[in-house]
Amino acid sequence: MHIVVLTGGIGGARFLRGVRAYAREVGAEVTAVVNVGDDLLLHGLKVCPDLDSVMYTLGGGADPERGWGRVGETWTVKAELAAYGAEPTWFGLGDKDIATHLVRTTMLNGGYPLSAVTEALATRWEPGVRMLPATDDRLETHVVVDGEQGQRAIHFQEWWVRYRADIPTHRFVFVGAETAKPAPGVLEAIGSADVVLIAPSNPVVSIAPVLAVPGLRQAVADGPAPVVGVSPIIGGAPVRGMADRCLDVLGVECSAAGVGRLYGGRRAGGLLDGWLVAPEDEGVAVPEVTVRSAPLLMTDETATAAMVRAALELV
Ligand code: FO1
Repeated sequence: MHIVVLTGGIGGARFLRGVRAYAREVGAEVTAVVNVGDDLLLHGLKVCPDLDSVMYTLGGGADPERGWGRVGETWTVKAELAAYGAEPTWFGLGDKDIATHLVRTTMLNGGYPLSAVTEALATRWEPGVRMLPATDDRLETHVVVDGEQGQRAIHFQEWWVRYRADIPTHRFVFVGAETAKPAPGVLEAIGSADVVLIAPSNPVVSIAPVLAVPGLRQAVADGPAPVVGVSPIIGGAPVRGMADRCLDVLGVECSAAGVGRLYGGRRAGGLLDGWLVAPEDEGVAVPEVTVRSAPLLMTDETATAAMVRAALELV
């Protein structure tokens, strides 16, 4: 059995822990297709927050409180950069984390594609799933906001971390998406999947940039495998993060029904065959989609694996 997971963000990384636990139980293989829209170049270093969240979380090196970056982190370089007045001061790289970015950047500058670099970094962390960036090409999420002289676009991280998504916002732009190609192995993985899971990640800034890579959405929608999504919204509020603010920009209701309808039913031109919602949202309807409920709080690996089992039982 081959399970493909479309994922991004910290919720997506935690969900993968449950997918891996389930897969170990039944002897399945897992491929994670990971968002790169959050990636940025900082102090000359290529930082890939979502790939790193998956790698550190599954490799046992993630900080459990913050959810991002390394456990037991120190911040000497951040303090030294601040002493030089180096911008941005609103985004910090930890010392241990910087080692990852140094190796990644060196390999990228040496001509290796991001997918090959990711595979090389993962040999240290042994995440137990195959990690593929959605694309090797530059694809960055930018956010169009109000500026002093009309609208301006800022990087997703500035919107998310500096402004906490709390400024007048017009839309999201996935820069580079038109010409990006799926990374090697992505279309093959989707084509050979027995099931495609959409993680309970932010649908607007974690999953949408993955689906924006030309050919990827279609591969999922037209592929042989059933597609099951897991709601990131429980009882009208995001489990974590700021999906409510992102959905608001799109004019989509922050609810399990709103997100389910945003993805849409495969038989109605969308993506989903199944939609797993929390018991609080039982009774939610999405046209042409089988909806079931199960506890969706990823309190530990066992609870998350039970969620994955419920998602797979849907199809
Ligand atoms: N989030 C913050 O709130 N503040 C930071 O300074 C910050 C730094 C950072 C560095 C590396 C990394 O991989 C992630 C980092 N994050 C930080 C998390 C990140 O902004 C987001 O949570 C994700 O991009 C959304 O999934």
